[in-house]
Amino acid sequence: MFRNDKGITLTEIVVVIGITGLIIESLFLFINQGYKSWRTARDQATAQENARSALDKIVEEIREIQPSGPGGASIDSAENNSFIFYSNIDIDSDIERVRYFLEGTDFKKGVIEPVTNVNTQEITYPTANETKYLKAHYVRNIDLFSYYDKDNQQIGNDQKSNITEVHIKIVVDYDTNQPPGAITLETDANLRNKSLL
Ligand SMILES: [Ca+2]
Repeated sequence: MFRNDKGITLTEIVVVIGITGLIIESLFLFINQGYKSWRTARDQATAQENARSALDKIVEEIREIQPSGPGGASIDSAENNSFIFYSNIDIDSDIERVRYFLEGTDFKKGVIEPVTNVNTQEITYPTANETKYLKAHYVRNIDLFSYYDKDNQQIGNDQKSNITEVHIKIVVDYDTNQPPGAITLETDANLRNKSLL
């Protein structure tokens, strides 16, 4: 049988290499699993943070809901998975049409600036002009919005002009098959202009 100077057999060398390989592989798997868990936790935290800041912004915008113009509506549509309203959401004095909605598991915001007809002074919000923004990823629920009147009764789209408060709930889960579990974020937003009536 082949022997080297120190008297180790080829079989022994092969076994040592094999064992070393197994150890390295296990170590790699262990580190890789740790990295995956860390990455999932990080992405879950980011998703949660994005959803939280989206909620904070919505509350501000809902507070400032107002008619799009003289005799105009304040709320266009009040569905479970979308909410369309008018509010001055930026620094200019124009009132924007704001739409929050779900697209798959993405929570998005659409904004339309008003267009004034120079001849008739009529204000319109052409849907083709809508600018969309992604506000939160990995949203797992579809019952995001619920609506209440001044008596705290839950109402629907058919009574949208009576809405004085909106409850918003966002369930975020980066990976539904892996821990950490889903996080539910909830908040209430009051229509300030309606509460004053
Ligand atoms: Ca504005």
